[in-house]
Amino acid sequence: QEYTGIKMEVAQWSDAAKAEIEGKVGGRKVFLVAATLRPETMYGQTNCFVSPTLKYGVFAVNEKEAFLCTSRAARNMAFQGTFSTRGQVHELLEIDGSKLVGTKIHAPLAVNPEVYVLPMETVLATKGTGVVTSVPSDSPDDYATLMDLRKKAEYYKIDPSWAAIDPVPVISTPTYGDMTAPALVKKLKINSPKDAKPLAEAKEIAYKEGFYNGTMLVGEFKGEPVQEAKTKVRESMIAQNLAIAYAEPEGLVVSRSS
Ligand code: ZZB
Repeated sequence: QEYTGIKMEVAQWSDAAKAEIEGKVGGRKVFLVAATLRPETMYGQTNCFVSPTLKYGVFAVNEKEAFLCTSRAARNMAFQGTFSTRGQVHELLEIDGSKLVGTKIHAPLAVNPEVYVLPMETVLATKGTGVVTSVPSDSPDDYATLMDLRKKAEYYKIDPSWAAIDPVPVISTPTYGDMTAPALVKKLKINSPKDAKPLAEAKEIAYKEGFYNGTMLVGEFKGEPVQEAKTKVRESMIAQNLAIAYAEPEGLVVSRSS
């Protein structure tokens, strides 16, 4: 899988994260790196998700920057030449996902450039970087999770203001309008982020509809078909150092034997 790793720079650590990070990053800028297959939706980021039960690491890229992601992702990055010494991972510290919640970060290209880190229980340890940027207008999982967090802020131990940014229209599709994900969540009667089966179906439809029939509503490529804008946004973000290319081997067996 060829992902785009979105660099979300920390603007202000949560109190819990601050205590853990203090003195350990050597003055480096720290970025949460979110793996996405939909760089063209970055205008509509409203928050970022981490797993409250996963462990993350902060890894030195060079003397100036560090990336926060799972150690599995850092190993992949090391072999892709992301860090100063190929094949080598330099971990500065380890931190629980739960402690990152409430951290304020910069979301590149987003209409709302400052967003918060929130918990998502369905983040998989085995995919991407373990950090997921949230685009509730176009991702049914993100929309369902954001609505659940708003309903049960106390249960999730979040400040309601961290989940206050509303979905932003980014892509228009003929069938679902300007907000594909909320329309699909309603149509398939999805009530919770745990409705795994209808959410998988909604995701599949949203991917196809957005890619084949979507038109950009905002940004540098406004008015262009998503099919064309997708690569352009990705390349522009990488050229501006707002993102990195991040690939993931499809399966361990294949990657070992080939
Ligand atoms: C922003 C975004 C905007 C995404 C969208 C999707 C959509 P896939 O297809 O199964 O490979 N993601 C990334 N890593 C994880 C993880 N560890 N656990 C759970 N979800 C993860 O899934 C790739 C997408 O799943 C990524 O692209 C990311 O969310 C999320 F409008 O980033 B995406 C219709 C989907 N729309």
